[in-house]
Amino acid sequence: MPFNPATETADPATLDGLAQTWLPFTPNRYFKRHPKVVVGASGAHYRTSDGRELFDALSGLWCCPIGHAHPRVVEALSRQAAELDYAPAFQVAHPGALKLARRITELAPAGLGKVFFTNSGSESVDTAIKMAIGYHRLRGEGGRHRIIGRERGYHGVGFGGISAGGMVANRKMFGSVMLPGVDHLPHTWSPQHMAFSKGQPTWGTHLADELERLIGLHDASTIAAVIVEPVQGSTGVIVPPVGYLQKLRETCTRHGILLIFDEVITGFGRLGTAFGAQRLDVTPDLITFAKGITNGTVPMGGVIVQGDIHDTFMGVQAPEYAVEFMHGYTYSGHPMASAVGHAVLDVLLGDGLIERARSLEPVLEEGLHSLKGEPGVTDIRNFGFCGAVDLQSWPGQPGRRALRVFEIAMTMGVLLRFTGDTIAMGPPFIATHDELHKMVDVLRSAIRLTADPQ
Ligand code: PXG
Repeated sequence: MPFNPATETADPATLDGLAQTWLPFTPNRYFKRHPKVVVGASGAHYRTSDGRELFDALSGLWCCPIGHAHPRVVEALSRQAAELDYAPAFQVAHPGALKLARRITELAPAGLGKVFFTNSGSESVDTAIKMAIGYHRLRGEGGRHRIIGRERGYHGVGFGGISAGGMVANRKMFGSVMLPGVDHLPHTWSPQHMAFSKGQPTWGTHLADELERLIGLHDASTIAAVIVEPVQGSTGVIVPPVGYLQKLRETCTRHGILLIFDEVITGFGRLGTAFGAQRLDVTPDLITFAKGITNGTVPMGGVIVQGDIHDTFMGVQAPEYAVEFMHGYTYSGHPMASAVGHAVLDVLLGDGLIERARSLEPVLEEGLHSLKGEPGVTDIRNFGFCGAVDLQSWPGQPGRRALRVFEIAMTMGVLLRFTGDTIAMGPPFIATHDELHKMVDVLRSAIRLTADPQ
């Protein structure tokens, strides 16, 4: 297979095992003909196997905000590997995870005082759903089994996550075996009312009233929780209308329904505050997190829980030696992940990187909105240190144009991320103005080069 620099960034010597590998969320047949391989990363850049430097426009997959190969992280990992590589997660604790729970609650909104560790966003979501259902059951409201998610929501790929999620492509194959009783709020994106919005759209607050309609349909006594991403990330950065999340909060409170914020992307600084809850000034009952807590270096996730929910489990009518919540993972609170978590928080907080993300927000906003008017750009959205650009699809080839943009950008030194024909960006918080300008310039060139279907 000849090497084609237009569509590949792989040295054939790095492809041993490609034939045996089944890649996640990837068109495998296309990838095997046009492989892309990274072999190194430091700071805000990846290095490909053929020696290109790529600016990391999505912080890995939203998970590497402090940049790659940070010396504090590298040091923490090697120290922890020598000291305590693994500790049983059940019936035994270790200081790293305990202290990390304390530090995470100090960053969380007041009242969310307990942390349950998992290893991924998907596991965090399934854990939070179980907690919500268990909480109601323990309070004698076992009829509250329904979960309300939202169209275009992404909550990972566990059965809880795809059921509550609203990505049709992720759901349709498993429609017959998803969680029963789940319903969905409408998504809040409306091109005729909010195209090219900067920050939170002013239209769409009323869409939160749809929760009242679903309560009218199902009755509050059957609903355990509402789960939403404060900003819908995976689907292409859909920003909540002003006042929308406040309304959801008020309705949930009025009807005894728990509100779960899935902050797997928005947690740990992406919106310029520790959690999206603080930037948007709405306090949920549970927060799911993953990604940023370990800067993507080692898998880790978790659920931050409001005290009363935790206490309800602890108050069970059972002997003290009985397990209160029959749930957990072999690697919950893994020592390596915990050590990295501390190093990441040291850097994030010690170097003021959350404030830096906030201060870079206008630079990203101005850069992205300068793409308005480029061929086939149909919407641009941004909030916090992230944004997205929608492209007119090539007729009859949905997703093909964005793939081509991604490939062209790779040849020009930028690793973009796309979903459908939307390009999403969430750069590392250490990005410089120059790097952000370059990212926008490369995207502009790629948009122009793909103006006509190929
Ligand atoms: N919840 C949310 C809000 C997420 O964004 C998950 C749960 C699942 O996390 P795990 O760790 O199980 O993958 C996610 C993951 C993208 C992209 O390109 C987004 C995610 C993952 C990969 C790519 O936007 N989000």
